[in-house]
Amino acid sequence: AGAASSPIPLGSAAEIDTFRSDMRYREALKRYCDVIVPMNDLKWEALRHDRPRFDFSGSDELVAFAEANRKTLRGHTLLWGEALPAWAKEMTTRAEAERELVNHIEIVVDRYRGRIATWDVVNEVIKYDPQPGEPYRDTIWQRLLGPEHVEIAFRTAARADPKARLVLNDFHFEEREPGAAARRKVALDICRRLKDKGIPVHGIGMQAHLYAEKRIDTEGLQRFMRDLDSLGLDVEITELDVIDWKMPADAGQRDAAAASLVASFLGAICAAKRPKAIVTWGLSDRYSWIHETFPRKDGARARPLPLDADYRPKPMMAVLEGYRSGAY
Ligand code: 9MR
Repeated sequence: AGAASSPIPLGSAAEIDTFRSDMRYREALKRYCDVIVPMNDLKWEALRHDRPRFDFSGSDELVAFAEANRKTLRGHTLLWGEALPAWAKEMTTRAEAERELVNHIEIVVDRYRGRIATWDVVNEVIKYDPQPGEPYRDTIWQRLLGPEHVEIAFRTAARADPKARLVLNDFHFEEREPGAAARRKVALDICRRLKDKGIPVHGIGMQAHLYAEKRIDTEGLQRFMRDLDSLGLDVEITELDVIDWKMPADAGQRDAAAASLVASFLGAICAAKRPKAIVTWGLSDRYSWIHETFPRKDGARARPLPLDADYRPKPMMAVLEGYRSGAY
């Protein structure tokens, strides 16, 4: 039986402490993933806790695992306003910020040149609710470097690994709210401006932390996909999971709702443009940032991911496997 569509590589973020302690976690990464993303170990906080010395212990371990198991890698992330060591938040001058940013990107991208295929060059640089003329989030990078922080990051990454795919990663592109439309426009504007200046950018990463109680903006997403196409940009889904804090307690009902939300989200996107990869922010409900960030009022555990807490596939996994095999 031939595939109906081109298969889409599936992947997950991998958290280092869990990776080290839970064999079932490692087995799940091997079985379900084509792509691995170090969840936290390429962030400044992990690499740069000691200012003069880079600590690659966690990222090296995850990169080695991915290579040994023939998985491709996404690098997350070279520039973010969060997960910074104290010293980076205390930088005071433009020259210092530029020197540190350029040096960091050169060293990190060069270390994994030809091995980390895709980089989230910048993460969450778009303002939560952008107004005309004010596209960028208030971060140490924006404060010290202004809008140029994005250009510096892309230009430096491209120089350090000319073959790497360079992505702008951000969230809240899919909602039926004016803020989401404004965010899509800003993402397109940023990429267009980079391209106009001859600075390479290859795609947009849509985090896709989907709220189960919200509807997807199918039309807005499809327009976004066409706009990306006309700029020659790819799309990838980079941090998919489902925030089910406002759903009824029944686990079966929540799992069905999560699967159907993911199916309608991916269906809307794929009808206009097939993503280069679909990456979830973890694999098993046993471990997720959503437990702490979006706790349920009834105390029940969140069920955000494609495997349950005992690593059994949920309906969401069937949807993802459908894209992975090319059936959808
Ligand atoms: O899941 C990540 C969590 O373990 C970290 O403590 C946190 C701060 O580094 O980042 C979480 O991942 C975030 C990602 O890097 C960017 N998009 C939002 C994710 C969830 O907060």
